[in-house]
Amino acid sequence: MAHTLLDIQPDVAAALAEGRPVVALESTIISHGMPWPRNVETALAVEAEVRAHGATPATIAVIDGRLKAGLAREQIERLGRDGQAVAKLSRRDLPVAVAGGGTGATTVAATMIVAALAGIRVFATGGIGGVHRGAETSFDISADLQELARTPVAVVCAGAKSILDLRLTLEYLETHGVPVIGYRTDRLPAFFCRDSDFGVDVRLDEAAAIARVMQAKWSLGLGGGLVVANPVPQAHALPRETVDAAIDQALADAQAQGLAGKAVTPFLLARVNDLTGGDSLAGNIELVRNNARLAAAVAAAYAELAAPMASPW
Ligand code: PSU
Ligand code: MN
Repeated sequence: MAHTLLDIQPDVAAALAEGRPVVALESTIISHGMPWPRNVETALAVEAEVRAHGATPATIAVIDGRLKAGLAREQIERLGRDGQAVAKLSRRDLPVAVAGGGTGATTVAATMIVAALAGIRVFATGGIGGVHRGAETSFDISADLQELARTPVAVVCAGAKSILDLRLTLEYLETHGVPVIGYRTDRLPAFFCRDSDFGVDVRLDEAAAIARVMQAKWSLGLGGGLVVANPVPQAHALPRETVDAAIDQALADAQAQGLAGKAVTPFLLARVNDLTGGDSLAGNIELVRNNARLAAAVAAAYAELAAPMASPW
């Protein structure tokens, strides 16, 4: 039974009712993670990628105060075209947006919340938020990490950008019992780069093995989410020096402007995009598509496990 504040698109609702695979997709990546018009093209291409791999996409946002699991094309276009002017909604912003009839793009945290309300267990994105560099004085830790600790959704991503302190991000996830699974890798990927110098908890090479870990976690009553870290395809990885230089510059610029709170991440994302130009955008698009493919496979494997036993008669 769907929540009264939530609209589930008919094709998504049908897939869920029939136990077919569904993949949630976020919208902050559209409004705040990529420039227009490539953001809209990418959002639509990612939905197509999920469909081509046998699952139903459900892009998530808040439109006129309604939680949406599945967006119309015009809604995706609006979120992309209005870009940074669109409200960025994380956990704390959802009640205000809903009560006020507002519209906004959902972060990883808010997308997990809406996905869980809709009964969707797998979510594909680019990179998760995490513990920011300098968090020991700024206290800037993304609400995405708290959400991973509490909300039962597997988040397929390319790790996290090294605008963050990846070591502290991993420590936080460990403390909060969030498994970090490397898909066909022993290393935590760092978004544009396939390696971050940090290891993952476990390497799994097949979608079915990931689905079994999800099932085991939730059957044990452990709740909470999982990170499935899928490295950017080799052909689209960027040289680490290029990325590091852009990130250092972006961080210095953010500090010079005295940014704080929810403005920090969108600023850093936009600045890194500007400084690295077309190469990084191409890599960004490819890694999201790659995550959509893996998420579709994980959702299919999980749907098979979660399905009632076939009758022998
Ligand atoms: N990192 C990226 N791309 C993104 C984001 C993070 O490489 O688009 C977005 C996601 O929506 C993520 C949010 O949930 O930024 C985190 O924001 P904050 O750090 O303010 O929690
Ligand atoms: Mn923050």
